[in-house]
Amino acid sequence: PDGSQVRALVVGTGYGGSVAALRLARAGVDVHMIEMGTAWDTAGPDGKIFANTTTPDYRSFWLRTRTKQPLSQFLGFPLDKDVPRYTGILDAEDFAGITVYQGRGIGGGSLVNGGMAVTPLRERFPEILPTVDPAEMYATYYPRANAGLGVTSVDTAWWESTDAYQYARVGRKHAQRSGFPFVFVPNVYDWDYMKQEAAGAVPKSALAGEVIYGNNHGKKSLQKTYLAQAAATGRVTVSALHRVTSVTPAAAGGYTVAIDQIDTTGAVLASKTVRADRVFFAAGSVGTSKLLTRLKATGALPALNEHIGKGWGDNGNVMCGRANHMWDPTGKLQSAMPTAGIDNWDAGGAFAEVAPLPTGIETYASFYLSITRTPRRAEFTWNPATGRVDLSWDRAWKQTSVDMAKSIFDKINAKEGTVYRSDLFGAYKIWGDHLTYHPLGGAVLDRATDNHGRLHGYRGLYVIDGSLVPGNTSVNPFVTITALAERNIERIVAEDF
Ligand code: FAE
Repeated sequence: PDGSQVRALVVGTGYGGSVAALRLARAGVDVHMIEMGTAWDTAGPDGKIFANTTTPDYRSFWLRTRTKQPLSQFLGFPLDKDVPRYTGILDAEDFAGITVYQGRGIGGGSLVNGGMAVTPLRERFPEILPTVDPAEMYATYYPRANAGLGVTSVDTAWWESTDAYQYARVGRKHAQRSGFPFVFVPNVYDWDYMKQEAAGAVPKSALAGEVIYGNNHGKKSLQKTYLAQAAATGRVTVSALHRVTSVTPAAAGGYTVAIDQIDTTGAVLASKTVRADRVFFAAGSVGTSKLLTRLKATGALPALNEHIGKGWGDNGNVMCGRANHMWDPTGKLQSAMPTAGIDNWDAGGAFAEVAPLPTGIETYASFYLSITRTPRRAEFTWNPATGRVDLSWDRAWKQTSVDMAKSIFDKINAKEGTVYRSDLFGAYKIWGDHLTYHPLGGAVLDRATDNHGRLHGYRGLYVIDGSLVPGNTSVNPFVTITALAERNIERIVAEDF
């Protein structure tokens, strides 16, 4: 409520925020979490909480009147359509050179992501977070994160036999025929549930294509893991449809936090202020970077240092599809949860997720999201003329990532005698090079903050989300974000509370 006082306030309910809330609460600290998205706890008119991937509706996009689907076309048909403006689950946030997809609501990105829970290879870790000791990460914090998230591996015997992973087996065959290492990756999906979906015993979720607009069953989003445990402490409260707009030192000590309560059209219902002893920024790479950049530039937090807004990367994301021969169908039933990747990181700078294309029809297409070792980093800056935060990403920078992805797919196409699909991202457009699913950086560890996420310039302000990671994780990022948050909060609880 307006005027209240809290010990620890957490901005955002994604991975970093959920870890912070649980560990603070377990240490006896009362925590208030603020989330600008909705709670996703009530069914819509169709009896379901989340909309299906193939039929987006008002629930699917964050404050847009037209969908902006990652794949904008299929077989020459534009896929986007008008929808009522609503605080939906997937934000396609446009900057000049890139569209950044993010989850909105209690659970953040865990609501919309593919659940791929990948721990990077240890030898690659020094490149990912150069100031963090790999020994403690691999002995303690990665295992703690994997346990907390409920990460498990698919039963490979079942995987070999189910129709739902035919697309992945085709992906494996083509990778291996071209000499690339094919690796299984763990996931947070409940595999027993998926087996029952395949058997027709329970309502379908992953096998009904549910993923980017939410999973009605089966996926262990943060609501079912960290946030459920946090709630069980009795010390954590969460306010959905509340957006933090400012944080500034309070005369009486601590911080004054300004918060707008919004309705499901995004309109402001009330403006509130609370006083917090400590504030944890966990609004995601883009959310935290935008807030800090603006608060530094506009005088609310002038002592933040020169690294605020810098070191932002797209994890080198680029998408593409390949058109297979008729003898390599990928299946009309495709599990929306990816289980595997092609690892050409050392030789070609690319790790490609063998991704589903759950259209419900046979497409003969193989689809991939590549993570690449691009050196490109952008910066957030405050634009006083527009009153917005800009991002200096240049679309042309994606060429490096495309070249790295080609290190895999040009070779596979040559070997198989196949071609790229050119109907998925626009007419005659092969590469999905306009977007990222993996924003990282903007308040980089040991630069904008100390080596445990304490913001330089202010006591009691912390960053604890993907903005700490300087732009690339070599694989999908949420396990690394979670493990780093586990590492940092342990130190912060021990020393600062
Ligand atoms: P995040 O989860 O984004 O949470 C931030 C939260 O803060 C959100 O709920 C926001 O609504 C909220 N927020 C923002 N600003 C404010 C404000 N001013 N006031 C109040 N609340 C605010 O941050 N990663 C993987 O590892 N594996 C995958 O398979 C995978 N698939 C993905 C698929 C899609 C379609 C997308 C979009 C992402 C995917 N990711 C995947 C990325 C992953 O979800 C992402 O790295 C994490 O969610 C980032 O975690 P953070 O804690 O940094």
